[in-house]
Amino acid sequence: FLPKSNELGLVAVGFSGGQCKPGVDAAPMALIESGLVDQLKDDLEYNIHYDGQVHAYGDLICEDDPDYRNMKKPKTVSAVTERLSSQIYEHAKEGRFVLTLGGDHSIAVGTISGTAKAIRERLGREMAVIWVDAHADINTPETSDSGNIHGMPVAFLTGLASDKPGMPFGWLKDDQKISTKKLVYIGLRDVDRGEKKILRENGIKAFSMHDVDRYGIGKVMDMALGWIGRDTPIHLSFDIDALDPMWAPSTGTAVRGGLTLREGDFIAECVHETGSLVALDLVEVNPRLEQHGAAETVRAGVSIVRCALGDTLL
Ligand code: HAR
Ligand code: MN
Ligand code: MN
Ligand code: MN
Repeated sequence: FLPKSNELGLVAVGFSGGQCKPGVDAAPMALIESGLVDQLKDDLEYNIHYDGQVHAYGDLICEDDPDYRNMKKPKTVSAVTERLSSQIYEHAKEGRFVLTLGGDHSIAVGTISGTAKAIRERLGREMAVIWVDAHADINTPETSDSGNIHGMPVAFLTGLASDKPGMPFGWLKDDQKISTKKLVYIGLRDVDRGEKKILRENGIKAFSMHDVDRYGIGKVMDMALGWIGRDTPIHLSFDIDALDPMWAPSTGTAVRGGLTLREGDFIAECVHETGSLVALDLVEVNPRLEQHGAAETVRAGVSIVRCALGDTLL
């Protein structure tokens, strides 16, 4: 149902305001410098639409940005994600695959809202989201202990959290949101108590590391894709901390007991094979957080992106 296309829109988002550790803004440049874009062009034959810049959104960074509803930097994160949403939408409405290099995971408010709206308009379809992460990122401002917005994007995208127009994230309209029924998690292992309640009460499909251990990643992917159903457009939001710190140490909130690099690549390969993938986010790579350089984590990120975009072992 999706015409095969090699047109790819790339958005580099050097934004770290959804959490407190600087450095995650340096990830897009690190990924690009390690050859990611050249590989997508030369090996995988994508025609890349890229404005050639890592967006820092300096004009949107608010000096006077006090906590609101327990959120840190609410005005800044809201304004940046609103701008990003229209950047993503402009690519997706042309039928391009949209690749976003983050940045912390708060930027998913922008990426997913942008593709969800474009897919509704172009295909008349509701999009599914596969969220690969150690964390559920579904805190509402009220359930969050940290106040960091990168722990909240899914709550705003599903409408479980919202605000009035003019207030932070009040810009999100219904046609930019996704259904909790079309959301699937893989890799969870550090979920807050309030988040567990939200997942349970809304019947949200989630495969934790326990499920990966019990069934193996092959069966987990069959179940995850089965839940979404065939011919449903998919946005894959991949937080590098889903991988075990052995493979991806350079990330802000590393949690032991995660996916192997091969399991991460396998997830990306399976989602590519559906032919229904319309967008990919790669987030939370923080090149500053590893004394011996972040080469391993950057390499893992490049590998995930390549697999999601159709690279095969044979
Ligand atoms: N659940 C915690 C919070 O709300 C930690 C969230 C960490 N999030 C990310 N993205 N690194 O997944 O603050
Ligand atoms: Mn995340
Ligand atoms: Mn995470
Ligand atoms: Mn925790």
